[in-house]
Amino acid sequence: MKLLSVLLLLLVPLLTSCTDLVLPLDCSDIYNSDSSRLSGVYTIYPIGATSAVQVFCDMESLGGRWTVFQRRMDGSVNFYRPWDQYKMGFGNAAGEYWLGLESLFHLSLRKKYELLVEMEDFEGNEAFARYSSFSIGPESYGYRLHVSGFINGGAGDSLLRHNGMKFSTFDKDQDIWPGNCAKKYLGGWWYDKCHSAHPTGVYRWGADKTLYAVGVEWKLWKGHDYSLKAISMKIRPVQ
Ligand SMILES: [Ca+2]
Repeated sequence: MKLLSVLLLLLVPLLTSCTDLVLPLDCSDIYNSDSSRLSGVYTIYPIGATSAVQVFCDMESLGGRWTVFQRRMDGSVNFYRPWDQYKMGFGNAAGEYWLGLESLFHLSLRKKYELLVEMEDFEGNEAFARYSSFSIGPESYGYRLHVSGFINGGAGDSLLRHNGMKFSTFDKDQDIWPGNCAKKYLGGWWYDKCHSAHPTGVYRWGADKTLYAVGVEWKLWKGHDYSLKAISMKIRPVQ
C-alpha cells in the first residue's frame, strides 16, 4: 500500500507534464495538431492546465493559425470596462470579446508572435495592418505594448505611437496625458496622449462627429470621425 502511494506520488508530476504537452497554448497549436480545422471557437490554455479559455481561431487569413484576442463586429459587447476585466477578459468568443491582458502576457512569454489587425468599414472596404513582432510586458510594467516590423495592408501604421505604452482603463490611468484618456474616449487601451487606434472604443455606425474620437477607430485609414464596422486583432507564432 505504501509502495503504491509512493508510485502515485512519482507519477503525478509526470502525468501533469504530459498534459501540458497536449493542451493547446494557442490556435497555432490547434492547427498543427489537425490542419483541417476550420475557423471557429476553440479552447486554449495560455496560462496552464487550469486556465481554459474560449477563443476564436482564424484559420483562413494570410495562412491562418491566428489567435484572435480582440474582436468587434456588431456592437453587442460594451468595451468601457474596468482594469480587472481587461486583465482577465470579457465578451463572447463567438462574437465580440477581449481575451485578456494576463493571457496575452503569458503567450508572449512562451513564443515569439506576429500581429495582424484586420478591419472593415460600412461600405464593404477592407484593410489590414501587420506587425512582424508583438509582445506585452507583465502587469508590474503595466502590460506595456511592444510592436515592430510594420507591413501595410492599406490601413496605415496607427499603432506606431502606442508602441511602448502601458495599458490604461478608466480606473487605472497609466497613459502619458495629464488627463484620463480612458475616461475621455470611453475605452481601455495602450493610450499615450491619447490615441490613433481605438479598437476598444464605443461601437457606432460609421461617420459620426457628435463625440470626438470615442468610436472604434483606425485613424490612418478612416480618421477620428469614422467608427469601423468590424476590427479584429490576432496573433500567431513567428515560424
Ligand atoms: Ca493620465
